[in-house]
Amino acid sequence: MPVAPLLPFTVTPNRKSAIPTSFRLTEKFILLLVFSAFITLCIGAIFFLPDSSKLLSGGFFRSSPAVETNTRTGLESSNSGSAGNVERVLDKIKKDHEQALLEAKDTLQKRPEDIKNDILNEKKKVGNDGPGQGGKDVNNLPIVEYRRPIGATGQEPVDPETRERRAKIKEMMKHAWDGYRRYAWGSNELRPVSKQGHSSNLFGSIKGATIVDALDTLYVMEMFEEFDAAAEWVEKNLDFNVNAEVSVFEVNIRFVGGLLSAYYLSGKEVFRRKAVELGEKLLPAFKTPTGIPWALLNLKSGIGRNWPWASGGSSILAEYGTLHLEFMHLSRLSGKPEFAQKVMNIRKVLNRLDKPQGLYPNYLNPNSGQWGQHHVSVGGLGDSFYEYLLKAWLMSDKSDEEGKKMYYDSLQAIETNLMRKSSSGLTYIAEWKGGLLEHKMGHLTCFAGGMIALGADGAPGDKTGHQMELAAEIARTCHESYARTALKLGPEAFRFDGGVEAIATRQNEKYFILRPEVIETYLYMWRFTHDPKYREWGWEAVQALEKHCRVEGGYSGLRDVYASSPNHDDVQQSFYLAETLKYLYLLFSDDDHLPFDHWVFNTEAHPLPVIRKDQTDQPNEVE
Ligand code: DMJ
Repeated sequence: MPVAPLLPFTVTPNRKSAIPTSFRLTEKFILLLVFSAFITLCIGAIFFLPDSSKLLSGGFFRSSPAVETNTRTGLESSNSGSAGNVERVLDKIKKDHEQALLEAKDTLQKRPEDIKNDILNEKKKVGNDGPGQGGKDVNNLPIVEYRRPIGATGQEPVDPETRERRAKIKEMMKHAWDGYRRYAWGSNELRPVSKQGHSSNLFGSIKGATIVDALDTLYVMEMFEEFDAAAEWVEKNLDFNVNAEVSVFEVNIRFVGGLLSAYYLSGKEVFRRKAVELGEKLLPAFKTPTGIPWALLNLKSGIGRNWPWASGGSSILAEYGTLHLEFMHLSRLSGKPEFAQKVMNIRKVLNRLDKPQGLYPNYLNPNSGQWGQHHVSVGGLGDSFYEYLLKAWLMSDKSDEEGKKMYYDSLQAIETNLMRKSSSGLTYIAEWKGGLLEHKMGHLTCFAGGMIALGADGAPGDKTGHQMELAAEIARTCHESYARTALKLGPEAFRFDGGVEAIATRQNEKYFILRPEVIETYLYMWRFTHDPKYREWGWEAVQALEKHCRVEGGYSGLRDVYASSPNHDDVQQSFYLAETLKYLYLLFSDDDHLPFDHWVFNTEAHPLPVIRKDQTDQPNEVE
């Protein structure tokens, strides 16, 4: 007890040799008072000391809000748990304690090497569960019985020439993949000329776009060694816990779409888990007054915004309108209706709005729910919105009547207002700007031939034949856009004005970045007509790709398709492996390889199975 230090303060300062026995009566009295106060304090403290059981039950560590709640309601905070609760808690502590003792005993009986191994295994487990496992509930996915789907792989074509051509395309895939693997493994894309990685800011700091985009192509081409290496990379390295802004659309079509397809083709759970995890990370993009998602999203903060260049802060039709297929499958594989609800709400917003001439403007403000500038395009900014309306209907086993109606109504409006014929008879789809036509067609717009062919069979009012003709005409026009260049590959955009037809007139429209749309249309036309010209046109493209785009490190885009020799842009786009090479391979495969009545392709050519109405084939059909 710290009594001694009190003494000097009770002693007269000038008394040099004072001894305790010489205390005066008043001093003695003060000392007595101090002592008795001290003893009272000690005895009191015994009563005020916390009860040890409360300490153990966490009563002293309860968070302040709980204490506040009690204070506000006037209840005694220390009595917040009933006597039964306290007993249960104590019981649990006792059991945990006994268990810990048992484990410790167990460990002590082990050899030091075994203990070391246990620690290493534990570490490994934590490591494996580490990166990319950030989504909240991804480990609580419902059990889905996987069955191998119809047509995931195909047979060798009987015809020798077709077989040879198909083998050639597989070799091209190998070259593209090997270059990426050697020089850019883990980066988003490859720079095949300078032989290094290339990162696009569309994916923030998510890595491995080419790996995820290529997974299903590797599987479809039966390149299983490469597929396994890619799957291992996904398992160990694909990480969505990034503090970076991504394009919701690009991440959805390439990563979510790629993972979903890889799951449906291979049955590997890691792909389902990763797809759902990423899907959950994209959900905050829908936090807008209308539910129309932002174009850009920071995956960590969940804060979204739109492209600064988009009219009046608008979201883009081809971006928010190209989530439907993937999100329907995410709901199916996760058991969470939220994904489907988000995309169905987009439809609701669109259906409430007036459409100029029945057309959908490319810009829509997510705050006001009003259109931005009245620009309409079946190419960039609009394209895959229309594609997803049709494919939503097909993927639903033709039960999504709303998607069907929206598709055929919008196609009618496009035909009336945007489709035109050039003086030499080439059909093209122009762009619409506030009622005025710009007689330009983008390479991106060339996908429409395939889309119209795919939808022709279900066209209302006996229009099947007419729509097949339109599709064939668009395929021909897009083929012309290739044929009229020096390098036999198509420009980014071509015009039908100023005395030209199907030719790019502006320098910034003359590039070719390995895009798939023209070949995509050849594939659909081939499947529906079996007209050999579509395979021939596809083969022309293969030869041109080999001649002008193939370099030692992979395949490169071109800066000017009208130049007499290639000027490489040094980028091997991930969609070259996901789409261009896959569509080419399927063009030279039999029709029962990924048959169209069982699969729909997302806009990045990732095949997703049709969701059957009667549920008999859930989740996949047996081959
Ligand atoms: C792909 O990422 C998709 O096809 C998308 O819909 C639009 N364009 C590129 C390829 O050109």
